[in-house]
Amino acid sequence: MKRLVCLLAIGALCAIGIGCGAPPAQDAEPEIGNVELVERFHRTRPNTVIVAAAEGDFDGDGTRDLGVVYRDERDRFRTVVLLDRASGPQFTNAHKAPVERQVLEVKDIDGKLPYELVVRGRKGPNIGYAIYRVEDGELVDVFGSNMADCCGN
Ligand SMILES: [Ca+2]
Repeated sequence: MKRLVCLLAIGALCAIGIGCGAPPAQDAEPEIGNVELVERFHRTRPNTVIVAAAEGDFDGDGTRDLGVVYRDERDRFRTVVLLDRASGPQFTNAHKAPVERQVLEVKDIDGKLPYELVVRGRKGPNIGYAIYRVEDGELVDVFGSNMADCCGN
């Protein structure tokens, strides 16, 4: 009888939303400052989930852009930069991204602007990373290490 009361109590707590209502962590998107860029991205590419993001000026125009790794509806992971342009949001081409533990960083690799985007992550035991730079609106692969083994299809 005590067990039944206990289960009922837990059920009641769940029903009013205490302790059981947390959304699944894998679908929670990271906190991102530039909401307009993210909203435009999701309108353009529905059914995608941003799994990692880093804000920085990647095209050197003084506005804060957003480097993201996203998962699409076919479970593919991609890196893209969302550019905050005067004419409106603009997206670069995408590159294959690591499938687990993705981390994005804004770095000044070469000592001059704009900043580079560093992506690292893994697939099982395989760790890879890459450095990208935005050149004329294109996301250019500057350097990569072991990306073939840590990226999906
Ligand atoms: Ca910018």
